[in-house]
Amino acid sequence: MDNLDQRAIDILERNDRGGYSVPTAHLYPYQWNWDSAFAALGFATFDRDRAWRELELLIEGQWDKGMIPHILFRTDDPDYFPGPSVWQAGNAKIATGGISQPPVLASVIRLLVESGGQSDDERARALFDHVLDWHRWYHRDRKPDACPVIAAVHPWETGRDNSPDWDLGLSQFEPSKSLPDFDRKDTAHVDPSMRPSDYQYAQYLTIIEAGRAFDWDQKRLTEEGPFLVADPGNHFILLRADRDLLALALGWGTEGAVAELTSWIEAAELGSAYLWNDKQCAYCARDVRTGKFSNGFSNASALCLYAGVGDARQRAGTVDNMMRIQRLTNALQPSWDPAHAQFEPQRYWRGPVWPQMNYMIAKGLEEQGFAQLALRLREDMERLIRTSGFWECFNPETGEGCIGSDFSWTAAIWLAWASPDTTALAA
Ligand code: 2M8
Repeated sequence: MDNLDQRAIDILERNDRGGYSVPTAHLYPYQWNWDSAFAALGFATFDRDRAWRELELLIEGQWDKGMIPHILFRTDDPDYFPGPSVWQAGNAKIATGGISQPPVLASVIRLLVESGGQSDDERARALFDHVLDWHRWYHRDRKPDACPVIAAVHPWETGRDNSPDWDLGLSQFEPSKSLPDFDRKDTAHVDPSMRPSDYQYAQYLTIIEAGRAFDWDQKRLTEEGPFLVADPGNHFILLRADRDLLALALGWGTEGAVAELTSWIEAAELGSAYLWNDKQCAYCARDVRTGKFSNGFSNASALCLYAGVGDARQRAGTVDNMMRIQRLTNALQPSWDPAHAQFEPQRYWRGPVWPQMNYMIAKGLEEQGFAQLALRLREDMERLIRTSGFWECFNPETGEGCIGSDFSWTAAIWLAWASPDTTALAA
């Protein structure tokens, strides 16, 4: 066993808080939605039961109307802001955040089923309706009347928190005048030059304030909240996740959800045209209220292949963008285009390379016949982890690790994909 395999296992075990994992100690002391799904992929390479436990505990945060929130607050930890007292949200049992996150869960479940046996099948069947309800929520409560695809009401809902993709949407409103003074904790844990600005935090809190004022009526937050941007990341991830739920349903011969899933998939395939920015020759984020496109190639733009979307020209345009960026930087796929004025190689989602994004991008590339580029992504990730360790993300120019260390999704992605020895879940 590669020594790094053992280190990755140790990290996942150390970040275990009794059936669920935290992304990293101190900086992120709760259970996060898509982090947990990726952590399960890692656990599945050495402890299947623990992998399912992670997902089962994530489902405990589900709201009555189907949303699975972005954070589950099982404790109130002084290390993190904004915590449960700011969100004032949750279900009858658990305090949670009031927004969601990229819906990768169904795709992870399908991988576990297809690489597993009878018991994986049973545990997946027990989760299926919950995940379907979550997708229903996305298609109903996050589908604005004004556009054909789902949209995000908060940058945090996309998981790509301070990507330049949200600058336009954030420029549409000022921070609320009634925000109380706040004390960020993230900048006490890590170098502030790697994190969002205070002004952005005030805007993030302004959206939370609106959610509270709407008593977390999600449809209302979508239609009337301060921020509404269609994100290629969430759109493509949901489309793939719908395809994965459909594959599970068909495999089990359970007809119930087939028509509904098929109609979502068809609508999302057609709706993808809304996100095609011909000027960039790429799928880009789009502000729903103004109709304006974001003008850069992000790592979410590259996910069209993961969703199996785009005609030959659109796929070639996407890959050409990636090849162009490959010549500008030392590691693929940075979260933002290095040729763009807003690129910052070490600031969070404005430049660094993210392991879980690269895993999905490479999967799409591989499936759509771009094996060489997929290999480049895997080898870059292997090199970054070997040289710098299991960081939350990496500076694509220097290869240095950024923000949180001993990070769950980096350990998981190593075990499930980036390690050259990985075979278990790579299919
Ligand atoms: C980051 O987001 C949280 C808010 O959700 C934060 O900065 O406090 C993002 O990178 C997000 O994608 C991730 O799920 C979370 C935990 O790793 O951290």
